[in-house]
Amino acid sequence: MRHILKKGMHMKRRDFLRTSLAASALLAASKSLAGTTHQPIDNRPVSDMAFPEKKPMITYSDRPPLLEAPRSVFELEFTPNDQFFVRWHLPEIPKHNDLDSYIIHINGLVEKDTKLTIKDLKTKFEQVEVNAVQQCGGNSRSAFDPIPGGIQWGSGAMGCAKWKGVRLKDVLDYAGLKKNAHWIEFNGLDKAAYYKTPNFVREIELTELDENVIIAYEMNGEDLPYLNGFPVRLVMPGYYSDNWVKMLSNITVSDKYKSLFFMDVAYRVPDNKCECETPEKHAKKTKPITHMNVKSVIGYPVNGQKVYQNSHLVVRGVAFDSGYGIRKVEISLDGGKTWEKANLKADNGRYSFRGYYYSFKPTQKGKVKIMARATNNLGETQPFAKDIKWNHGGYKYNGIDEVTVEVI
Ligand SMILES: Nc1nc2c(c(=O)[nH]1)N[C@H]1C(S)=C(S)[C@@H](COP(=O)(O)O)O[C@H]1N2
Ligand SMILES: [Mo]
Repeated sequence: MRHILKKGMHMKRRDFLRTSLAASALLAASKSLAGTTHQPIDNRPVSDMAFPEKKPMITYSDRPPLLEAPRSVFELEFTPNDQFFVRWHLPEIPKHNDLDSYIIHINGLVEKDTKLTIKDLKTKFEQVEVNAVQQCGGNSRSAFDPIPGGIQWGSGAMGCAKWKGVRLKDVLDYAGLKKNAHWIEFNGLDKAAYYKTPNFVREIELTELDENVIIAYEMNGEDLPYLNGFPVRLVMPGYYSDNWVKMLSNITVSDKYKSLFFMDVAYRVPDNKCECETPEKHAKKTKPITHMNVKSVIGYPVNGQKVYQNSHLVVRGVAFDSGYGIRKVEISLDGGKTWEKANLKADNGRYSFRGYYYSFKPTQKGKVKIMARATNNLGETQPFAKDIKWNHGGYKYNGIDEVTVEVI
């Protein structure tokens, strides 16, 4: 049974199972193998209406735009710009950005207060490219049980692109960091509608900054789509995308951490080993979500797809982590009892999606569940959905993915 968490609701399904007798716990284990595990909600239709630069997407809101990619885009290792997911927190997004007059302002603890145009970026600095996965920390949130508040994403709040731009490091060096520089704050042009709503501003520590962090003006060989932050955004490979500030307009260097809603409250998980808590008792200490855990998503086939008996079925999908790289992806056709290795496609870089495929012939008619599990080079792997640890923000879900097809 699925339910949205309400205040005062005391027992969630897993707690109930945990406290029941050993016999029913055993039953629960076999049940979850047979297919009652929680999975991200996957059967929502794409909208009939599309934003001009996007194909029809799973649409949660049009103001601010909240658009999810359908599962089928994860057949590909690079996500097309017109199907790349969209997430904004605030509804007042400029209706027009002029490429010639657009300015990024760098100030605070720098030698010279600096204003850069897009042309400055493209001519004064070395141009670099990085293939990187961009994933919202709340991706697959709808798989948690009970469902936490927030956008009920399926697995499509992620994508992978070839990003081109300049190193943030080079831009900061150009402005000249002062000795006590420690925190860098990023702001974009979007604004809240209500004056008391906090602005979407993010901060990172100078120590988190390496040469892969870029200010990007190109995505998959084109200008950034407007909805993905035209003309420039921050790209922080390996990190969840809450730091990837879009329509980047201000970079402010400081010696102190500034208390901000989108740093102190949102995009955080419990600061304990399991990064977990219960609906009844939230963790007191929390930490930012930062690096992505290992995950994979099946792009083909999709749930409910009909396939012919004895036909040649090629399962395809993508796997990724925070940059250690994918060691293997395995497929199970018996509910997770036995696993077989899928073939990995070309390595497009440590921060990129790693494509995989696995062929088999479904010999019996009826429903077949296909499960996929990725393991990274550290040996970290995806847990069964039933073993996923809960947090009230619904962040960092990485349960083993599954689709069920019908063999006819
Ligand atoms: N200016 C601005 N940048 C932002 C956000 C935002 O609300 N405003 N949201 C962040 C979050 S939480 C996510 S998941 C990504 C989404 O990027 P996308 O819309 O290109 O997919 O942008 C990040 N950058
Ligand atoms: Mo996000």
